[in-house]
Amino acid sequence: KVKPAASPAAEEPAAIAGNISYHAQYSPHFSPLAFGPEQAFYSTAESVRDHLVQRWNDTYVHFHKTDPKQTYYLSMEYLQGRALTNAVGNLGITGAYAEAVKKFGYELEALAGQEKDAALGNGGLGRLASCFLDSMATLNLPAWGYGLRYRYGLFKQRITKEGQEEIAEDWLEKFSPWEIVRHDIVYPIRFFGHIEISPSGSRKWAGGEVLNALAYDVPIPGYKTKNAISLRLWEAKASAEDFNLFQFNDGQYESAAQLHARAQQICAVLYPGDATEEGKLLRLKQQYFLCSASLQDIIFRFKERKSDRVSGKWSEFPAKVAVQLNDTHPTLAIPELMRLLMDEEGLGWDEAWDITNRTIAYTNHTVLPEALEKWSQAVMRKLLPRHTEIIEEIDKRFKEMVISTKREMEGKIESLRILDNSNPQKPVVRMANLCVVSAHTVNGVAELHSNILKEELFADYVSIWPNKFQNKTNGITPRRWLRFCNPELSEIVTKWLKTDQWTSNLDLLTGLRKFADDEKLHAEWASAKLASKKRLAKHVLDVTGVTIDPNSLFDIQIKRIHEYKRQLLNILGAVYRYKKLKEMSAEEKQKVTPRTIMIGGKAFATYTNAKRIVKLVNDVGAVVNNDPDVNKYLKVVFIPNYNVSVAEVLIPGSELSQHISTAGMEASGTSNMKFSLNGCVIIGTLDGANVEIREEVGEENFFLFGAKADQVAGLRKDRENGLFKPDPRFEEAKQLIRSGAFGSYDYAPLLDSLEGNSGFGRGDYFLVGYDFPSYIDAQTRVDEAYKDKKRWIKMSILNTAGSGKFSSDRTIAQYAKEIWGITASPVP
Ligand code: 26R
Repeated sequence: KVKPAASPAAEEPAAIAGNISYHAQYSPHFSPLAFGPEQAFYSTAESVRDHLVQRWNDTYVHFHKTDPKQTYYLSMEYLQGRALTNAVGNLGITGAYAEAVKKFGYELEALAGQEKDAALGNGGLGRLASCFLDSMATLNLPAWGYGLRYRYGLFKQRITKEGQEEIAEDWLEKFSPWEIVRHDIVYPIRFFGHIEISPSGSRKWAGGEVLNALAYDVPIPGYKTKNAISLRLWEAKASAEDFNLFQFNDGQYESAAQLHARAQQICAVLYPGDATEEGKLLRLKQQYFLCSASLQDIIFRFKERKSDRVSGKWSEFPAKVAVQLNDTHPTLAIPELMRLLMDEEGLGWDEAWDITNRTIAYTNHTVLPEALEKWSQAVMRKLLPRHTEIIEEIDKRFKEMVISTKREMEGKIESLRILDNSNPQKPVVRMANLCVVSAHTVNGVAELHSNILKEELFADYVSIWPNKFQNKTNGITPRRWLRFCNPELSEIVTKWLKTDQWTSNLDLLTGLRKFADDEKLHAEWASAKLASKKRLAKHVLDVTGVTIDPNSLFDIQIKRIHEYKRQLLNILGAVYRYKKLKEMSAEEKQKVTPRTIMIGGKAFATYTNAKRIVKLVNDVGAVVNNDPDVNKYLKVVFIPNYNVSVAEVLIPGSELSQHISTAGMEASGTSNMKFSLNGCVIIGTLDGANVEIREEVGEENFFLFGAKADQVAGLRKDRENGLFKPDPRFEEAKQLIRSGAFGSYDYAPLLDSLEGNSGFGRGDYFLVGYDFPSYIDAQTRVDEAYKDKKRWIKMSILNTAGSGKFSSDRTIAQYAKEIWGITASPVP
């Protein structure tokens, strides 16, 4: 045992400054002559890390001693963003650090701006995982996250004349001050190979190639607690023995290090292209790598906490371990747990299956058919022969169970099965089906979405397992998404509620309702919003060169670019608005509500229509913003490189935000919650969590339009039958684009996707044309409402006041109680 060292973590500004100097000198990454903003950031971060490491160690020891049931969240994505402001904020040492860095002539905010975003995710699902970690730590829950340590996370987006360009971003180029490399935590991960059968008939996977998974821990501090949990990210490594010295000395440098190169590929990029067979194989390797390393680690910890578990006591496993699958991407955790229990620990099928089932739960995040993962059985058999065999056995037993106990379901069996052999050329494994069959609980992420799962996607399973399905409406962490990103508004909220307890008990925000008409609050609210709008305007000027007017209505849509999210509806609305402005007299224009429409988001590199939409927004902006007839009343700006840090600037400064997906297609949405929390009014469809937000904030404080989810199928049918009559305003907007008013780029293929069923497109599958008139009408109601400043500010206050439900603390408390069966375990 090592004698514990005195804690270096300092609380007073002078001591903190000393600690920062210490790190600059004794954990240097730079010349001792330099202490610019970058060096100051790293030294400050390392100083903050001392606090984190202490809590993180204490928490590990505490969980080890008390041995509570623990949850492991498996996710291929985490969108952590920056960590400095969040860390000092959660630890309650922001003021002390701000003062300390002043002694070196720096503002803490400016240093925080030096940090690169950790963008190990694409969008909603990844950011949700990060919000969940914050809440798990804050609620003192024994829970960890597992993920992959991608070298190139989400690409950087640059806008050129051609549209979006993707640039690899190396967030680890310098290094991350937040991770702790764990050379003591290494597991072997096998790929390919074959199955060996022993004389007794037991089966074991052998041969192939073996890489190592090395752990990197990112401590996650909770808000106002001593607990700090781990986000454990795996990196792939080959061992020294895999380096062929003989070949190397023979001049064959590449083949000498072949396995090392292959190891590097595994964690090189998030979502490598999967158009090729190689790409598919690599993605499957990534998924298996995460699952195998995490499960070996979970089993190691299960044994570590009580020595008698080394020799059995497996029945205790589900009482000590909960595993949550963040969508189907980590589904291989199911056959991997079965394999480890049977082939490595010697359990029989029934016992292993019972343990697996009671341990694993699955969250679905999308009903889009193209996002439901299906893996080729051939690829899977090649890479994971033993797992494929186990999946086949699960499929077989499921089929037998249905036939023997649910006779009436027999006709449905082929669609319920895990294996889909309907195309003999290409049999596949349906990962969602494997999850539903194997997990004890399946949940959707908003009421509407969970109902769609129960009534449509998984309806037939509901008759087999009526109690397996739940809803867990998503949430967001109020720390990052109000307290730290919007300090002006936070102070006002604290002042009027006479407490800052709302930060960890967001329901307290309803206390603002009784001041919704208070003129003093209105004045403060408006001035906070204006300050945020100015900050936003500065960001826009910095990254686009476009000047926008903070007195105009700031209207924002930021999210991944996808046809179902209907950025195209937004930009067609903007084009229509532009056309009407052009037709107005100078007098008429006086009455117009000036607007700045901002659209930001990344398009997947191979998603052609999404990239066309990005180009269109930019082209429309170039014309509108430079047209002196209208640009006092309308600006259209594409915000490049949308990410977590950009969101932290944009959301506080927004007044109207668009959540306008085709009803039934957006599982939840989470930025809608962030906007509403920051006093931004939503224009939206009855989709995902919009439904619940509208309920909470009041329908008079939400601009609703569009078809309802249960109408969508019928409307598509009508359209096929030639029953759709487009609104003339819709035709006008499309026509203006086709006429070349926004440049010579060929937008015909994009616009054609909105037309009939034959020849091209999908016959406006996303119902842009059907919803266009009600969208324009809702926008007219927005313009009217904004003219009445009092009414608008009241709507804004009531949005914040109604956002309590959407704290991820509420979401995680429900998962803990209703799915995981875990309870708080605060470090004393
Ligand atoms: C592997 C590939 C097919 C793939 C498909 C889909 C990879 C990633 C995704 C991302 C999906 C699952 C996603 O991000 N879904 C979003 O999850 C959010 C959190 O629950 C929801 O708010 C949001 O509505 C949903 O689109």
